[in-house]
Amino acid sequence: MVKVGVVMGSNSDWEVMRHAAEQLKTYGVEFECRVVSAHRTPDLLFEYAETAGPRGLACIIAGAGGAAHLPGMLAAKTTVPVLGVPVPSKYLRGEDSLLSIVQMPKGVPVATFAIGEAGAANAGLFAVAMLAGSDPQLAAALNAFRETQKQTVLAMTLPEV
Ligand code: RP5
Repeated sequence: MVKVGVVMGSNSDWEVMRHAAEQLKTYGVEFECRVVSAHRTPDLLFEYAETAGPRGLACIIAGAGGAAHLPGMLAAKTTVPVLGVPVPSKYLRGEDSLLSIVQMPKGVPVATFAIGEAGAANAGLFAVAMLAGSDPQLAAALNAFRETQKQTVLAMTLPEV
């Protein structure tokens, strides 16, 4: 059963958003990827948000660039947690996307991640962490990843001066 929805405003967002999907795939979490545009396909956005809960989605990872109202509008139509990823934009490098997504008025939260690939990957990892709360195997896999990261840093060396 699909557990996580990965949606984005355009297929031009894919190069960033694929990093969320890749994390989910790594951990064996079932997910789906869809293009849903807030301003170009608003009816589809409403349908996606309204059916997310009944379909059993644990969360929705939503990425968009520019005015980036997709995460906020999804959150307006469902209580399924929305993880927002600001996609870098052409002229403002994603600072517009970040401010648009992070500045939700009180009452309708969107968990907002960093601009770009790191944000998308972290949103994927965060979704895994949410599911790991009731899945010991996922929790063990996440802890193993953290341990690997730790060992990588501990093994880092610096050049002689
Ligand atoms: C937003 O406008 C999308 O999320 C995308 O980041 C941006 C540009 O979309 P395209 O013109 O590439 O379709 O809605």
